Amino acid sequence: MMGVVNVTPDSFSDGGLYLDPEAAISHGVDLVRAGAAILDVGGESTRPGAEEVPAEEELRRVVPVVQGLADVDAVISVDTSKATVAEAALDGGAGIVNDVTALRGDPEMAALCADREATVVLMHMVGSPRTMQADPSYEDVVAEVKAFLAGRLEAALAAGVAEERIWLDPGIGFGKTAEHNLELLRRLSELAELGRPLVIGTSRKSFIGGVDGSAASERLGGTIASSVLAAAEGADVLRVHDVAEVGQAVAVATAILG
Ligand code: HH2
Repeated sequence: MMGVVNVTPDSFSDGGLYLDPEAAISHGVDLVRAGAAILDVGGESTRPGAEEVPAEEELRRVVPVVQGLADVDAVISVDTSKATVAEAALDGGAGIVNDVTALRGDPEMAALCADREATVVLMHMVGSPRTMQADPSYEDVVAEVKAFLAGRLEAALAAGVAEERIWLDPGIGFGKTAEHNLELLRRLSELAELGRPLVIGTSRKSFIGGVDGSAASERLGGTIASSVLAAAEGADVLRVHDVAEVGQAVAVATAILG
């Protein structure tokens, strides 16, 4: 379980709740108590249409929270596409760089991750958060996302990131229609063929609202259903806001399925 700690005013489901560093740190501690093995700390919303945050502001939001969580019993991940932010977070004790641009956003990022021996999450996204939902279209979304991730895996290896430190993520909600997201989740086992751990983030996302019309605050049931099925199809890391609830659902599903 990767628990989400959004230190932002504008995240789509929890924007503003943890902008104060003390509130974010205490939320992170709660998520670890609830069962998170990883905390993903982010200072920039990537919701559709989000504006970029300048590096100084992202540093101001993220670094005190990473430092404040350095002693918790979880690995800290930093959700950023900026090398300066990733570097400061690694200095503060983070071990994972979760880059939604898959090392394409900042030319310094790949070398930094290689040098610092960070684990890297490479995620699929079309365009940028500002543009990604304009008109997503694919011939075969699973084949195209798989080819993209295979290419980014090669690029990370070429930059010197060790294979065992590379995780992959199809980027649920990043440049996809609701049907594309459902198709990816239905055929996750094809992405598992890439041979690297899969990170899946369905938490509270709009494809759930696409099924039943629910608002972001009403998507716990859909988050649980999609997370349990993703785990059954080969997801290794579930990036969620509701760690206790999803963790219990996965534990029970695992106990039944064996
Ligand atoms: N989703 C979000 C942000 N970062 N990283 C990975 N690897 N995979 C994801 O699916 C993913 C991610 C969006 O969720 P959230 O952080 O709740 O919202 P916001 O971007 O508005 O802060």
